[in-house]
Amino acid sequence: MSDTGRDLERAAGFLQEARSVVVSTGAGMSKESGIPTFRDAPNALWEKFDPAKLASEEGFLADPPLVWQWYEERRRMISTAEPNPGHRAIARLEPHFENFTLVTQNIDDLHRKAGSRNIVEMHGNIFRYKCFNLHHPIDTLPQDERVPPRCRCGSLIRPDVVWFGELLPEQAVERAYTALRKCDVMLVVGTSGVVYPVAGFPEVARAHGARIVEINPESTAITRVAHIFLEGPAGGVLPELVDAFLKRKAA
Ligand code: BV8
Repeated sequence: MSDTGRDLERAAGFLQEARSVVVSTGAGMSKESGIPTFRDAPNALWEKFDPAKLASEEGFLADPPLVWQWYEERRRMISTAEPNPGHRAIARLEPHFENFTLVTQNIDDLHRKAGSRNIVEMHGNIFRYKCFNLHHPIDTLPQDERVPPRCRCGSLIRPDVVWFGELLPEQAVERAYTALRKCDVMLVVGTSGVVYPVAGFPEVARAHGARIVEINPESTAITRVAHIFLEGPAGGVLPELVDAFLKRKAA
């Protein structure tokens, strides 16, 4: 058996012994659904814009129409994307554990579309909006030809995503740390491990005794923390890993 095959079997063994599992995903998870990652070589989405600048309060206040249009463009592109076999493999895994928590940095809603249930959106959701000044929830965008549209309180409306320099939703952070502290296995999929505090999650889980499995076509800042590094795309490796785990369970 190849090294990769052996590592895959070892990772399936970790899952077989586990009662609590955390899966953490980044932009690479949605790459095979046609959504460019933040790091990909310049592409239509990012070459014009510096996400760290636009995805911030300062960036929005400096040019609200530009940032609003940038999100509208991304929202339109994401709304045509479908979950890939990697998303579906994670959804297949979930019912087999007493505790299963999916922690995602992605704002594309594809895990929910794939059928995952216990999802913690660390950076919000591009299909949700909120009022900039008072965080009034905005269920449907008002008929308003102004760009960005305004909340009934007169404030600008913004996407309900977490920008650089903003705190993550308290409830999401609490749910994530509770799961990290008690998980036996953590799968870390499709993230470069650069953006904090989520980038620090694998170390938290490992410090509490979890075994860490990373899935990525290339090594990252997370790889040094992983017990097993499964090299390859999420859409290829995750279905194989879940099949190997289910085969063990059935044996
Ligand atoms: C905060 C939503 C308190 C918006 C995003 C500690 C140290 C240093 C800096 C900080 C720190 N604490 C806080 C900071 C500041 C900052 C930060 O971490 N900056 C980085 C750049 C150093 N963090 C914050 O501001 C956070 N807030 O902590 O508040 C605070 C504030 C200020 C100062 C101190 C404390 C808020 C961060 C949230 C930002 N919002 N998204 C939007 O999307 O528009 S971040 C956004 O970029 C994503 O959500 C994601 O988090 C990140 C991109 O990372 P990845 O998902 O990993 O994607 P990436 O493209 O990088 O990598 C893709 C990977 O996929 C690669 O590894 C590739 O190999 C792999 N891949 C490719 N193909 C595939 C694949 N994998 C699998 N299958 C494939 N087919």
